[in-house]
Amino acid sequence: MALDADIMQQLLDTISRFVRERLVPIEFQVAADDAIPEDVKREIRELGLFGLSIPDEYGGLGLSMEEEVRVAFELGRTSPAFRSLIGTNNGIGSQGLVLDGTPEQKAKYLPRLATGELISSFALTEPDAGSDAASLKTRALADGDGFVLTGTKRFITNAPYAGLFTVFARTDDGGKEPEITAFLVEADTPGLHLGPIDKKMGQSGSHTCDVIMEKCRVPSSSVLGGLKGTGFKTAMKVLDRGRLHISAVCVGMAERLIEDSLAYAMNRTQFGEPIAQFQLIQALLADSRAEAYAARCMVLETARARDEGKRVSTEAACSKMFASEMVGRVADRAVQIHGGAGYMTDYGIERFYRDARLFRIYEGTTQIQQLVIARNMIRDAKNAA
Ligand code: COS
Repeated sequence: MALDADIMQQLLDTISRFVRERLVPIEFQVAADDAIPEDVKREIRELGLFGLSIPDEYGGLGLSMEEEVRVAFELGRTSPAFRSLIGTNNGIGSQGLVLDGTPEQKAKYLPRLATGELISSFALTEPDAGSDAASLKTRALADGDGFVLTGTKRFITNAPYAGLFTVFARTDDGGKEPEITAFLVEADTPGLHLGPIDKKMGQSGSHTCDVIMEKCRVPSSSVLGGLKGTGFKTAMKVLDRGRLHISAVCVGMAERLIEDSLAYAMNRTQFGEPIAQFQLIQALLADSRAEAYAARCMVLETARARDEGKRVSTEAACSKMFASEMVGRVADRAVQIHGGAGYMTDYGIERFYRDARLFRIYEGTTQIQQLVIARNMIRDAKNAA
C-alpha cells in the first residue's frame, strides 16, 4: 500500500538530508576503517530504514515498489556500504518471507527484521553455483521431524552479522531433476559456521563471507512457506524485486557522480577557462545525464508496473542490465572529467569507480539479465503465436 504523498515526501526529504549531512561526510572514514560507525548504524535503525519494504503490520514502513526505488535513488547517492547494511533486510534477505512465508514465520521474524534488531542474508550462491543457481549442491536430508543441511554458500552479503539465513538446498534424491527448497536457518543453529570475511575490490564497509553447514539440523517448521520444492521460484521472484532495487541504487550513484563531475568541471580551470566550457567535457556530462535519466525512467516505470500487479521479470532484468552498465560508464567518465584527481584516492571518485563495478555482477550478472530478457522474449512470442 502506498503512503500518503506528503508523508512520502517528508520521508524522502529526511533521508536525503541524512545522506547529505551524516553519510557523505564519513564516506572516507568508512572506506578506511572498512566499517560503519556504530552510532550511524543506530541512526539508520532509528530512521526505520531496515523496514522500508516490510509490511506495516509487521512494523515496517510497507513502501510500495515505486516508493522503495525513490528511497533507493537517495541512498544510492553515497557509499554503497550504507545501503548494503539495510539492503538484505529490505530485499533478498526478507522478501522470501514476505512473498512466500507462512503467517507464523512472518510473525516470528519480520518485526525484528523491520527494526534491524535481526539481520537477514540470502544464501543461494555456492562455490560451483553462481549464475547457474539451480545447480546448487547444498543438500537437505529429511530426518525425523526435520532436515539436516550440508553444504557451503559463498559471497553471502551481511553473513558476518546475520541472525537469519534463507538457505536454498536440494531436497530431492540426488537425481537429475533438482528439487530446491528454501529454509529459514538461524545463525546459532549447531553446525552452521562462517568463513573469514572476503577481501573485495570495493564496497568497503559492506561484508560477505562463506556460510558453511555441516550436518546442520533444522525443524520442518523452517521450510519457507511450509512447501518443499518451491524454493527456486521463491529465489527468482526475490531476485526480480532485488534487481529493481539495485537498478535504483545505480541511478542514485550515477546522479551523485554527475553532480560531482559538473561541480568539478565548473571550477577546474585550464587554458584560461573552466573545463565545463569545453565541448568535449560537455559531451561527457551530457551523455552521463541522458543515460542516468533513461535509467531513472526505466526503474520508475517498472516499479509502477509491479505495484499494479504485473509480472516484471523482463523489465526488471532490462533495468538491472541498463542501470548497472550505465553507472559503470558514468563512473568512468567521472574519473575522466576529474583527470589525475579522479585517479587519486583523496577525491573519492576512484572509490565509486571500484564500488560501481559490483553492480554488474551481483543479483545476476549482465549476461544473466541478457539471458532472462531474451528467453522471456522468445517465450512471449511462442505464446502469442
Ligand atoms: N519468477 C517466478 N518463477 C520463475 C522466474 C521468475 N522470475 N524465473 C524462473 N521461474 C521459474 C520458471 O518458470 C521455472 O518453473 P517451471 O519449472 O514450473 O517451468 C523454474 O523457475 C525454472 O526456471 P528456468 O528453467 O528458467 O531455470 P534455469 O535454471 O534454466 O535458469 C536463471 C534460471 C539462469 C535465470 C537463474 O538461474 C538465475 O537467475 N541465475 C542468476 C542467479 C543470480 O542472480 N545470482 C545472484 C546471486 S544471489 S544475490
